[in-house]
Amino acid sequence: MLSPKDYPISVQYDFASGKFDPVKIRDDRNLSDLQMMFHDKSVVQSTLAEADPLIYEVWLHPFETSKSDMALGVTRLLPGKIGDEYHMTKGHIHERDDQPEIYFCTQGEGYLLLQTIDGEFRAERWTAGTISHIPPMWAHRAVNTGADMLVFVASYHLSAGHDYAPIINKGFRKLLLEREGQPTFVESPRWT
Ligand code: M6P
Ligand code: ZN
Repeated sequence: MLSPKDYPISVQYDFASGKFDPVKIRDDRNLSDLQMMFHDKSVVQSTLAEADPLIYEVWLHPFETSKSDMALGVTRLLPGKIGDEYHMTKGHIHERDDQPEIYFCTQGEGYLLLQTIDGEFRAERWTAGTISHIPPMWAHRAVNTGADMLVFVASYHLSAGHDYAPIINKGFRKLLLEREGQPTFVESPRWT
């Protein structure tokens, strides 16, 4: 736990690389961590038989002055697709029902997907500079539909908690697939 003698606590963010320093935790997410999320299971299995590609990195700096303090995260989502589905984050909903989050897209392009537990769905187009507020009780996922890295900064309370079960069980209502070279929203068969 940090104390006032450590204040103020600052990290330095580099807009060009999408990295900040110092980082406390680095969490790599490879395809094997997202096998349940991508819709084309045969492509997932044939890819994993050869290699386990990196899909994104999460860099975290928890500001631990108390249990209700905030964390800063940076997600670096590589461009690419698994079959026809664009690279995306796992996505989660907060365990606490009063916890929002801020996402700030600093590089690249794509979408923020939002969804309630009942399946009400929204998608927000992201370009560098878009800052989105994620309301409490909306699951959230980022999708990289561009040719370059999609990078976003996140800020949330450490006490929010991460629940992945709704995403693993049913996923988001719409998939972002490439159709005739364009990112296209397609109804997920798991919801229809
Ligand atoms: C962002 C924030 C964090 C989350 C991290 C990984 O930094 O939303 O709360 O831990 O991304 O989230 P996910 O596993 O859904 O990619
Ligand atoms: Zn979150």
